[in-house]
Amino acid sequence: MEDCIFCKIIRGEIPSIKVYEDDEILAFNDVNPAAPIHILVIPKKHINSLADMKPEDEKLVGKIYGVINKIAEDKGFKDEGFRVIVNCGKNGGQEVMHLHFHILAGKQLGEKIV
Ligand code: DGP
Repeated sequence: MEDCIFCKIIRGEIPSIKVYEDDEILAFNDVNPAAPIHILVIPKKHINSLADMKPEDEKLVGKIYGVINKIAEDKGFKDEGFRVIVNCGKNGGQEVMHLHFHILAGKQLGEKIV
């Protein structure tokens, strides 16, 4: 997607601090961290939101959860715990329309909604 911020990050047109990368998935630090550790994990394939996921994307999304665990292990916050958030659509507060998984860690997180 030409104008998508996260597609630009994938193409290297916008700089980012990369945490993990393979042929299908990229993870990088959020530019506006809401916790001491705030990482975004995205599929390289452009999918607008969780609601736009197709059945053929299910394997990829499952792999993303595996990558999240790997990052938690590698960065040393797996045992302390962390939170994964996916904002979806207008009511979900999604601002960047490229499916992404927030990993928040490094402190006791507040504002628990569920
Ligand atoms: P959401 O509200 O769920 O759509 O979250 C979008 C997140 O993307 C938000 O926490 C800030 C982050 N973000 C937006 N633009 C950039 C950028 O250019 N670089 C990085 N690293 N993060 C960005």
